[in-house]
Amino acid sequence: MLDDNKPLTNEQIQYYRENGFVQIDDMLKPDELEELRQYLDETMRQEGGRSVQTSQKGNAYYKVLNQRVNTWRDHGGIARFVLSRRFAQAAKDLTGSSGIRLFHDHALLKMPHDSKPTPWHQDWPYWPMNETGALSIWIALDDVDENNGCMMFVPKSQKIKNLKSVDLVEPHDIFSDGGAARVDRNTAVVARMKAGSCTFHDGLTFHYAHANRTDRPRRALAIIYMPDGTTFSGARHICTEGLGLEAGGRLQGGLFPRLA
Ligand SMILES: O=C(O)CCC(=O)C(=O)O
Repeated sequence: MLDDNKPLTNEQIQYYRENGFVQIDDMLKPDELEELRQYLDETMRQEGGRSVQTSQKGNAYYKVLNQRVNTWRDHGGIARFVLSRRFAQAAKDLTGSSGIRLFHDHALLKMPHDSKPTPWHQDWPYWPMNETGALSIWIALDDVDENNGCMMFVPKSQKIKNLKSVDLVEPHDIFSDGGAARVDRNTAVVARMKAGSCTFHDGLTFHYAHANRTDRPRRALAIIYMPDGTTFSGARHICTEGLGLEAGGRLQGGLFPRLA
């Protein structure tokens, strides 16, 4: 279980490389989906531990995302998914990297009632990495569409570098950033999915998620992978704080294990 690969087609790999994202249906089997839902619900109910809850009920960030980072460090069941070969091998095949390491996971719940969209942004500017190439898998644990927080991606926007990071609570419009003049939001692709399906997106791809207008949480698990050899930029990040890493050194070791 989870050690078997999900073979990707050449078309899917080419699509990812050209457009900076791809949707892969049925990444999880029905019994795996049930298991992961249970583990995610357990971990979100748990207090303390080694994961980091980055938003608190009632605050502005929580209306965008109820987020917990590094759930794998608290829950052995989630760790089996986060460290699994199936997802990491797919990330390796899509990027064509010689190896793939874990950067971190995060549970991403979009809560009902007064929910806000996740504004258009790129992920890479938040990450303390010198090189590009890191990517996320975003696994839907509920069916998603525009009513409950499905994502959208702008094809080919992964070619745009050196933009400012977007504050998810008080966002600026990334499309009005001078460097993004060539990116057309009207070409965005909506990623409606069944639970158990996933998308992969490059850290530079512009993406957005709708607000959740239903009365149930929208649950997703995202895992960030980086090509083996990615080095630490020295920028502040909760996953590298206190580790004594030297800028320029490789992000590796037990907290950033090689998975494929
Ligand atoms: O789940 C969301 O609403 C946004 C997710 C996201 O931005 C990401 O996984 O990079």
